[in-house]
Amino acid sequence: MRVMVTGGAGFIGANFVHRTLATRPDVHIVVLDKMTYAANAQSLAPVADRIELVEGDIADTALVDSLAANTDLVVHFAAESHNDNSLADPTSFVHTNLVGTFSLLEAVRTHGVRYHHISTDEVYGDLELDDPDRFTETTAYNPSSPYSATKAGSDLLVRAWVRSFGVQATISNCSNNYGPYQHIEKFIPRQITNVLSGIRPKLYGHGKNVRDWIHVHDHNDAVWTIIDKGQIGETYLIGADGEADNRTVIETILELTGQPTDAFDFVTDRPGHDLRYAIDSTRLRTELGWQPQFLDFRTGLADTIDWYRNNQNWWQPLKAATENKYATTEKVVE
Ligand code: NAD
Ligand code: TDX
Repeated sequence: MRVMVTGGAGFIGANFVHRTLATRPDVHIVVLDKMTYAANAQSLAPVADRIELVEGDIADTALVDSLAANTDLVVHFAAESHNDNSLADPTSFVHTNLVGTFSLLEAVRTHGVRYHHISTDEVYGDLELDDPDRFTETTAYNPSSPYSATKAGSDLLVRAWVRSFGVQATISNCSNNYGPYQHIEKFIPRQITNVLSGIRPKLYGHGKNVRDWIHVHDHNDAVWTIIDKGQIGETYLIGADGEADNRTVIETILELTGQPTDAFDFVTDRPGHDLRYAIDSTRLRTELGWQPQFLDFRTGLADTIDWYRNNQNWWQPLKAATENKYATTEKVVE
């Protein structure tokens, strides 16, 4: 089976490549990645001789068409993925998340290729802290940021290509991932690498915002479950009942690294900051039989801290530039 993994040099895509090579000997992987700032060639270095890495843009229709001609399955992870960047300049988000997805859909339509679309729970907007309901497959789309709006638009393109052109596609919308190989601009690795660098962690706003954390391996196992058993044209939500507020996450990282739990800064809030995400993944569990394996968030965080401690060469070269970028907009408020 020939599988094209877009965005395979990014966080979730690289973990998907490693996990697939470890568990599926029948799969040949072609990674298509533009190698933006978010990619890290080192993430794929250990498997470089077992995959093909094509450096290119998913919006390059000729390239994508030629690759799709020789592919059985496309798993589409590539995206501009960081909300804060989408607030600073949405241009690349429209290009990659919308135009890029359009280009892939046209290629899989032309060549009759199975397609799985990776998306996010952010397409549903946010919830109140005390809302008893969680997101389900029937929750109305209500995205807040340029990032989530372009992801929502890409999901709708997929649905239209299924219905109008019979494209063989499935969609998954997952909650916040954590684990190895995550870019240090994102919340958890930023705080871990702050502590490891002697910088105080940075908490946006009041810090009561809730994210529904899932280990990246659980996400990727769910993606294979949907590819293997999902119904064409359907959407599946992926989540592991991992709700935690941001302040608690920072305090836990500080505790696990032997620091005082109040050794963090409150900083200016993200404009339009979504308050809470929470996923009800009943459909995936009951219809397709998936279950998360990494259920203890504290243990998962401790393992992730160890990974960043043991892989400083992977993130050190990015640290100064990442923090300098935040420093242009972020102010300590308390
Ligand atoms: P990431 O930013 O770590 O990686 C994205 C990858 O896509 C990078 O390697 C980058 O070089 C590549 N890329 C960007 N633009 C491209 C283009 N035009 N052509 C080809 N490649 C391009 O992102 P991630 O966190 O691994 O997210 C992967 C996918 O999962 C995204 O679709 C994202 O929306 C979705 N998702 C992420 C999370 C999360 O918590 N990180 C949660 C739910 C869904
Ligand atoms: O330094 C920080 N301090 C802070 O308090 C950063 C970087 C973030 N935060 C907050 C903002 C959010 O409430 O932490 C939470 C998580 O922030 P991010 O890591 O930027 O993730 P989020 O905005 O929730 O989006 C993530 O999950 C859904 C991914 O980046 C998306 O790609 C995915 O779709």
